[in-house]
Amino acid sequence: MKKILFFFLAISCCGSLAAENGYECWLRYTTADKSVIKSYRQRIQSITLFGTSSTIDAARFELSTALLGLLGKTIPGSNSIRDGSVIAGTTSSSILLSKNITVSDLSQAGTEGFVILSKIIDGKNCTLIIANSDIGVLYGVFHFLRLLQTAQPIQSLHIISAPRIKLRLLNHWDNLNRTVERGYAGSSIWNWHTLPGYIDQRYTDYARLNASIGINGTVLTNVNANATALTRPYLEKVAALANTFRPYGIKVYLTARFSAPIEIGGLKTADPLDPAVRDWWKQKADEIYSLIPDFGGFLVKANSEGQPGPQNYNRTHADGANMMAAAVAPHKGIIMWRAFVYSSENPDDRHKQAYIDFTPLDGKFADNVLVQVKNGPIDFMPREPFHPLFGAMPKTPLMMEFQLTQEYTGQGTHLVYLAPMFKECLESDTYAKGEGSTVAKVVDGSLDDHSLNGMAGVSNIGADINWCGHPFAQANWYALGRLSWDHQLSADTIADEWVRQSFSNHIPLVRDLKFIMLSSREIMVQYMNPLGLHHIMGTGHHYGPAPWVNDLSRPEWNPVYYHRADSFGIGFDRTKSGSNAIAQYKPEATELWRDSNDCDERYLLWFHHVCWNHRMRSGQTLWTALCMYYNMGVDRVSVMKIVWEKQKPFVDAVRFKQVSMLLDIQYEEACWWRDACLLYFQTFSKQPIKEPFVQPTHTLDYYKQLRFPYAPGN
Ligand code: GCV
Repeated sequence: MKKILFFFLAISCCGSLAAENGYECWLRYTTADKSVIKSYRQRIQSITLFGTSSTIDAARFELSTALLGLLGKTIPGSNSIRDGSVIAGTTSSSILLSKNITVSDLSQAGTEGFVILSKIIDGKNCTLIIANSDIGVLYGVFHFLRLLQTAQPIQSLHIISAPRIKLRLLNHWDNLNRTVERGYAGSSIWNWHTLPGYIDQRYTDYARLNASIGINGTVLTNVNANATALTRPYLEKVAALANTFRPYGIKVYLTARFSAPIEIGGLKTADPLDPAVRDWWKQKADEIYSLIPDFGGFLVKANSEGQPGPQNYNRTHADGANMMAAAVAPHKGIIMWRAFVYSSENPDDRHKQAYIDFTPLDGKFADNVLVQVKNGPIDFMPREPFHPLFGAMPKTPLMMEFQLTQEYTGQGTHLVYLAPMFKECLESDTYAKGEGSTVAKVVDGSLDDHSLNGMAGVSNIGADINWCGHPFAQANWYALGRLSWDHQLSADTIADEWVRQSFSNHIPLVRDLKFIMLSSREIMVQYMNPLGLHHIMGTGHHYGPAPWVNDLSRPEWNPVYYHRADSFGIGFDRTKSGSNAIAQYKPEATELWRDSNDCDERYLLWFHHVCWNHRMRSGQTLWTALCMYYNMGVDRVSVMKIVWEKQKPFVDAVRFKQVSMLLDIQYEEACWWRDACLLYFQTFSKQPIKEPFVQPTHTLDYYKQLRFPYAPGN
């Protein structure tokens, strides 16, 4: 009886628990929360949208579809003001709106922002959504819908919101054959073969989802680029996507293969100073802009991991970037030039190489070039210190590159909410201009006054029905959008919004899912890469642990290069006595890392090679601490599982089962990481894995012989 009562209570507090496939992501528009629906119905009785553009049409569609779902009835359009009017538009499209907003509010909204106001007009309670541009109106509508979906009060609104960052981009690592490099959610959503004739509904829904979180650009193709994407037939396909995305304020960008003038242009060289090469890029840009007048520009990976680049011709990265910049500049295009470079010929610590290559070029890039920098100096590891380039190139806009796809953070099977990691980096202090010179201020341009600025996330989207594979991976896409709009939002706030919209407003569920999400990144660090370990994953596919690998052609591709375990101890000495990578940071920024006896232990083995009996703050030896963290990570995954199981009454059966199965896999894989790593490191420490820590199930040889020939994303 008790059980039945509980079931009914659960249903009544959560609304419909119909099976969900996750396709709608955070735009589900299910019935509004019981606590607010009555007041919403009073406050929302008619909608008026001023304007005639396709963007305003998109806003109208979104508002009417969403309100039907949330309020359970069609909300009529209306030309007159009444109690409960929701009125949206630009000030230039409506005198009513321009009369009811202050100049100051409007100027704070800027070109893409919006103002949402509760106003009494002619004695009637109205809600106004006002912007300076149509895209601002659409963003305002999405924000209003977010308030409704998250059960916020809407009686007395005075919201002014404008993006802190100008370019808010997804970077797809999608190949033309529809494979996705480091993709764990199926094949690419771009069906190049059927484009441009066939416009999949997914393309529109992709644009809606992105616009709802403020993303305003997408790089469609892999940075390991294929010049074919720049040929006429493909440009026509790209134009069809651009047309679909345009109403949603999303520009398209392409990756440019540096050797394209040779591969598809028939030239003998791609030397950036060669007039014929320069002319080829100019003509290519003209051709692109004739098809796509608002084309965003190019993202370029050059002289990195086998990609061609200007250094093939003894030119600098600036020479290469500026040549392309000159080609797109007449069309207001931009170049995003990646700083992810390291060379097999350079024996120096990989951590240092991008800084060494790029800092001398500060001030040498054209005005329409941004240098795109990964959050950390190695490669999207579970935990890295911030990249030393941040704060070191004041004359150059540095764009942030985060990775949403979980290449090194659990791939398709681990629940890891990455916003805490993104925030950790953004809030790091570079001390470039004294205390408070955070990475966020470098990236949003405020530290060095760059009006061109940007943040990108390597996409985790694929053709899986729920877009991202793991139901919780959607939260990382969501977080990128929200943080690039406002990097001051906390990881907690973003998780709160996402859970409420993606699951429900049921308070215990919101609390528990946030608990899982907010602890998940640290848990993953503990069972994979505790204490500053990094790059100890499997070769090629990067799946699972393989700290023993020592036979790859390039030294810096081998895990042993990074952990340096030996009979004395473990860790990479990056202080003065070692590679001295630490000197690439301002001294104040390194205070917490410099001394191995006083180092922030989260970075201990990143910066120091310490002995196995090194005393930790807790008084434990390093070896015991390593055993403890690996075990703690695994134990905490089992807590995640328990907390998830409690949600069964509050989550639809399909997603509940999906996440349960994935958590089981995550647990197994966490055990695998723990056992394989501890067994391997034990061969150096020569110390036992003592009680209460778990004894590994298999031998080290067992873990070493595991093979995954078809692991995804490789
Ligand atoms: C697109 C890492 C990944 C590569 C990726 C590269 C990059 O090395 O493993 O797949 O290539 O980063 O960011 O360019």
